[in-house]
Amino acid sequence: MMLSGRDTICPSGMFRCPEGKCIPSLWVCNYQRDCEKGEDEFQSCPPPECEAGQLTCGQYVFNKTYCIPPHYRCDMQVDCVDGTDEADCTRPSRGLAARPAIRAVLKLFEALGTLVSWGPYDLEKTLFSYNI
Ligand SMILES: [Ca+2]
Ligand SMILES: [Ca+2]
Repeated sequence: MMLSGRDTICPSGMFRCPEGKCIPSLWVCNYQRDCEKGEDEFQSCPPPECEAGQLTCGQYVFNKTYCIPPHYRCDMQVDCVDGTDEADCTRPSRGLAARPAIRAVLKLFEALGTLVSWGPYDLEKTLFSYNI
């Protein structure tokens, strides 16, 4: 059964949700919402571990994107709650070049331009370096 009421006192080892529910302290910051509004996950929780190869956002907020694949970085779409995936990008963030489709085409032209000046042997390397 669920303990309820604002005057509930939780036994030691338990966390008291604002609505009065007691949950085991282990459930605090376990990346699952246990309190009604998820307050147990808003206790300055450490960010989760991201899978290898993934990037991390600057700020962790429960239920918001924190681990992102590398191609989310500088793709002109804000994925991180704090926008760090779009911070410090060298590309202009306004105008035509900001549209992902246009950017992809520009990248291709860049790659082709490099190909012409460098010769075909670097094609694979070039494409790889442009992350196409
Ligand atoms: Ca929890
Ligand atoms: Ca992004």
